[in-house]
Amino acid sequence: MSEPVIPERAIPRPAIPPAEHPSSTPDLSTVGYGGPWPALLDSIDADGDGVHGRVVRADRGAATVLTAAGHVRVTWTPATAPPVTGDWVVVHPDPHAGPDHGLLGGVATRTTSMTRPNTHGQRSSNEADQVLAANVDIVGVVVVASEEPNVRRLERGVVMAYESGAQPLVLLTKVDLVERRDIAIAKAEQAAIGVEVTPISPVTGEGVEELRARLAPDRTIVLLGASGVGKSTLTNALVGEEVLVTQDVRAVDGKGRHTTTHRELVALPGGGAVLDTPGLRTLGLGVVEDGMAAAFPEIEELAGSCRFGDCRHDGEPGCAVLAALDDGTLDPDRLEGWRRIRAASENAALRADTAAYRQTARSWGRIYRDAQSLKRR
Ligand SMILES: Nc1nc2c(ncn2[C@@H]2O[C@H](COP(=O)(O)OP(=O)(O)OP(=O)(O)O)[C@@H](O)[C@H]2O)c(=O)[nH]1
Ligand SMILES: [Mg+2]
Ligand SMILES: [Zn+2]
Repeated sequence: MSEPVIPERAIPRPAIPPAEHPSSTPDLSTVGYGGPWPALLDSIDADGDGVHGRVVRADRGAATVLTAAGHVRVTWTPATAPPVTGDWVVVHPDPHAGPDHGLLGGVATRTTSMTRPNTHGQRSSNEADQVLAANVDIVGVVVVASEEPNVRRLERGVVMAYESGAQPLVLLTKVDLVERRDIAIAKAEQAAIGVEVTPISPVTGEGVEELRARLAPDRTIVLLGASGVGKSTLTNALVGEEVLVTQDVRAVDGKGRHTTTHRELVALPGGGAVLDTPGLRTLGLGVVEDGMAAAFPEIEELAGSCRFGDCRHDGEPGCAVLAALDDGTLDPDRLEGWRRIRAASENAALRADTAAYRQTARSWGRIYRDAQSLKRR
């Protein structure tokens, strides 16, 4: 099922470039500094001359880090694992560059990490999952309010959110455009059992103040959703200023134009932060563990009563899930969604296994060749 084509209403937007947000005296506590971070960062700062900061933007080979002294452009050596948006880091002065440049001194262990499987071709598919965002408190699963929502996409978003370790929140955007908002909300709640569903619209302002209050004084939300659902528009509304470029109204044809091209953490004036992301065409799932049980709590509960502990609910005797399906207490579409995610996860596990096997085979090949060349000497 594709997202319905919805006409856009004009939102005034001044022409400003994507922001390297200038902030005179940044207060790191509003973007989550505090709690365990100061001590943790001190512990990874070997020389003790580093400053602490949070990555607001990560590019290939360099990142923009918000420190108490402002934004610093940070680089690292090729051997270092690159930081991602949302990471807490130690920054050392760069002796060869100005004060607004630094060297990465260390990345703190992440409390939560939002990942997607690395799908850059088969050969490298044994690489670890790609981390999209680190240390976020809430994953905003952003979908356009619709009487016929893309249930499968919503389910995947919720699983991804739980899997990251953060708390999911379904944001139903453009609620000003939907005719039967009651149906839209009910359908979304059905697809995201146990998750709070919030209708929102930067056009009318509905839900914006509530979300802002929820993020203050120091929580971080990442916005996850297809292109054109209104993630950047919502970020701007939360900031109260047009800091991010949003999709041109005329350009919208329902296909999505991928206006945002990089992930960016934006600090909110009243405290809290939003991590805006480019629209993901598909929500690719890797190997899913706890996320599935959390996203399908009713199936998880039923599974506890199946005769076999490893019941796959595919026809085994004494299956409580299939019994609930028969007596109508379990929605068949929920089981369908659950099965699809299980299949995706099992596929991912298989791919990882195959890649690991190939990697091992390659290593053995190398060892064999090395041994041969030693013999020839
Ligand atoms: N009517 C209405 N239009 C909205 C709302 N939110 C966003 N829009 C419009 O939807 C279009 C897409 O918004 P963006 O914020 O650029 O979407 P996005 O999710 O950031 O898209 P990508 O950056 O491509 O991932 C813009 O033309 C917005 O003006 C809303 O609540 N109501
Ligand atoms: Mg955007
Ligand atoms: Zn069962």
